[in-house]
Amino acid sequence: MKLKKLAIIALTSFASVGFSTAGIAGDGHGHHHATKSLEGAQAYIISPKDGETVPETFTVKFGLKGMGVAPAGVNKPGTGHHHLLINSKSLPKPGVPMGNDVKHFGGGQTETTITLPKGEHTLQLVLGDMLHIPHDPMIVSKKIKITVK
Ligand SMILES: [Cu+2]
Repeated sequence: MKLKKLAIIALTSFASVGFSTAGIAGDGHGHHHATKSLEGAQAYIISPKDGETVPETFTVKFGLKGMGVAPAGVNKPGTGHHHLLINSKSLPKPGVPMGNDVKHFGGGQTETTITLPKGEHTLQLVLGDMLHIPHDPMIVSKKIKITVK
């Protein structure tokens, strides 16, 4: 069962490599091209839970289904690294590397410990490719609300 699933992911990855190579070849303007995400891939925050009350310093655990985590700069199809959006009102721009307004986990980390002031905050994950560009379609978690007490 598990092997079969891996084989499907591998096949899908090869398909998307072919696609993105064609895309780059067709562009003579030096634009970035978002890496294709894999169909059905999902990012989610494992903890804290939506609506949870947490202390000022707490751990955020990142979840990812249907794609893999790889450090920034590593060209491996079907992978990306996590970015954490804290109290962000909008999503990153498609096709553009994410900046310092989001926290990058380019080492391939799947959790972090952060400190936030007391009050209500939102957290959201966005996956980015080796160049910190959101995938196409963008892999975004549900935005959760937490209360820091
Ligand atoms: Cu990044």
